[in-house]
Amino acid sequence: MDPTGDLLLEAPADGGLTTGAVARLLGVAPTTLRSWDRRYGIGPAAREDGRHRRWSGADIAALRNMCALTSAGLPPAEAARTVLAGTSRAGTSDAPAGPRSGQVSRAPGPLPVGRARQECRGLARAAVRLDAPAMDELLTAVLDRYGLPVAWDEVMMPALHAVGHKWETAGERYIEVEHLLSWHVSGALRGVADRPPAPGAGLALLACAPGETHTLALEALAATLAQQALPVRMFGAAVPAGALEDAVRRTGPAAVVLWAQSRGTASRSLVDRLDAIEWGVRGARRRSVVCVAGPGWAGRQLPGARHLTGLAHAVDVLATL
Ligand code: B12
Repeated sequence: MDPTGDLLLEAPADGGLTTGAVARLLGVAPTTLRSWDRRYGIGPAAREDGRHRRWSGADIAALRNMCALTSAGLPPAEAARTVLAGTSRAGTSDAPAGPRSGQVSRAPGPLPVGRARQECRGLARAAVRLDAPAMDELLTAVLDRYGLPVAWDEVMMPALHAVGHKWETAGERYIEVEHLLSWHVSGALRGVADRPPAPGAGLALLACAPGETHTLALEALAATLAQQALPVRMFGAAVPAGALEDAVRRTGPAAVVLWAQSRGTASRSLVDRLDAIEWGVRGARRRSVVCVAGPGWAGRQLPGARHLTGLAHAVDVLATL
């Protein structure tokens, strides 16, 4: 493995990566790479048939530098001058060399996504740089290319786990990264086209337990169900118990999914109360199947509830219900 690591894995036999591949690798929008080339000459030495850019290892090392300097807050023009002057070649990792002026705070180091998919590593890099356009471009691309649940399980979730781990281990830094990444993951999931619900399909009511503000996994579930024409009512974060009971009585869902990210919000009594709700005419009373989801319920015995263990598992269970 050479110092830029990824290249050996991805360099096509005929030498040099395409702009798209480099964009995914570095988590930068292809439009950004083209404009850096056009405006500042930060471009590939070679072009296939004189037209298509082909980026060599050295070209990509220069781009990594450009990414590091711009994410430290240096304007692209100044960063390009530095890169072209070759002064920052030493700082080729994601940890930026930082501007001379010192008034801009340094971007934190990379997220530990390990050997996750290339797109996940690109997303993690864009998140650390607070590069919203690159995150949007990447998230839309993986949803188009892989769909759900793969885009959630193999790109969004590992990046979220990595930022959570960093938050926990790096003295509560990365909060800005966590918030921006959450916002763009949420936006991408809400952008997933839904199909008109299949007639007669049972309704799934999704809600976070009272006090619980971690909504992303439920947003991934809502998007996946909607993509499969299964009707959903998503109530979002921290739904008070009374309101949730009213929602169940008013909508009569086939299933209720209650998300708890931590034990503190995993309320057993609420599960029992939801499980006890009946509606419909005498002799034909109906009840919802109560499902619990999220690490908050791990290891809990809840006779009246189904444990959903993952996105694909949840969709399978709800589709049958
Ligand atoms: C994004 C995030 C936030 C965002 C939430 C934004 C939003 N709209 O959801 C914000 C910034 C608001 C936030 C706030 C806080 N957070 Co937070 N957050 C996270 C983060 C990074 C991702 C959460 C997430 O979406 N997880 C869902 C998936 C990605 O992870 P998972 O649940 O582990 O997935 C497993 C299963 O649930 C299942 N699964 C995965 N996807 C799906 C989908 C379905 C449908 C199903 C059924 C199952 C399933 O499979 C996975 C493997 O087992 C986590 C880190 C982490 N490890 O999750 C911290 C984390 C959950 N947060 C944490 C904390 C402490 C907080 C705060 C208290 C911090 C603070 N002091 O303010 C607040 C509290 C908020 C509250 N009261 O609820 C801690 C919780 C620790 C604990 N005791 O449980 C974590 C673990 C960070 C850490 N490493 O310590 N957070």
